Amino acid sequence: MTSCEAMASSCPLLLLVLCSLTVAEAQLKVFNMRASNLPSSILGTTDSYVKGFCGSATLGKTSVRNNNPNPWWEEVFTHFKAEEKNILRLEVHDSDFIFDDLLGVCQRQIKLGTHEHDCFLEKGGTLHYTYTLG
Ligand SMILES: [Ca+2]
Repeated sequence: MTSCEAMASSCPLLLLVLCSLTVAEAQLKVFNMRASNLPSSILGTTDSYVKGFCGSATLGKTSVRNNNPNPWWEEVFTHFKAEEKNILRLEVHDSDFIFDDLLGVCQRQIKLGTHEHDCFLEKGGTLHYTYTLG
């Protein structure tokens, strides 16, 4: 065997090793988003929506649910390049005429599988959501 043949035959093995070292990208889906007992202000009941982020990526924004302390959102946030241990960040905002008010932030490191969470919001109320990574 020449040295050239020896190198060629070891190449597939090298590629295999390199491939197993890279982090696997997975699909993230956030769904079943709903909130309960959102606070009301002097301006009235909350008009809330959710903004989602995963790592440095923006996942999107739901529609605004007007005058509802117990809203739910049918939107699904999808991210095709998520990785295990990325930080999933969900922000609940109250839509107002001038400034939107941040009601609370939910952050967690994502894991493979389907997980359901309740997250207490800083200004009152709870955000419920489910995510699937895989
Ligand atoms: Ca409002």
